[in-house]
Amino acid sequence: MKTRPRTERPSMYKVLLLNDDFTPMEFVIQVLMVIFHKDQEDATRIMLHVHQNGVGVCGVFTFEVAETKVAQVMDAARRAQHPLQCTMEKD
Ligand code: TYC
Repeated sequence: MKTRPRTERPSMYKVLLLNDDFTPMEFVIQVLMVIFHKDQEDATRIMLHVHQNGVGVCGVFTFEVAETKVAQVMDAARRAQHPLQCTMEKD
């Protein structure tokens, strides 16, 4: 019996930043530039979106990459003692 070759696409996950009242805008911009490789303009746009809407998408990744990004953001926030929260959800 012949089987049709199929390329499985992995499930993708959105990484979300959540707004809070304390994390400095500049810290969020740095996180977006260093961890998500956004340029200054894009990072500022995403940060302001989160600030105004409560939540925003930083990027869409495979499960393991998304998990790593969330861990990197949470680690940077903890080290800097900011309450910034980052989560992921299936796209
Ligand atoms: N709301 C924060 C402030 O006014 C800025 C901020 C933006 C915090 C995005 C978190 O994910 C965030 N300093």
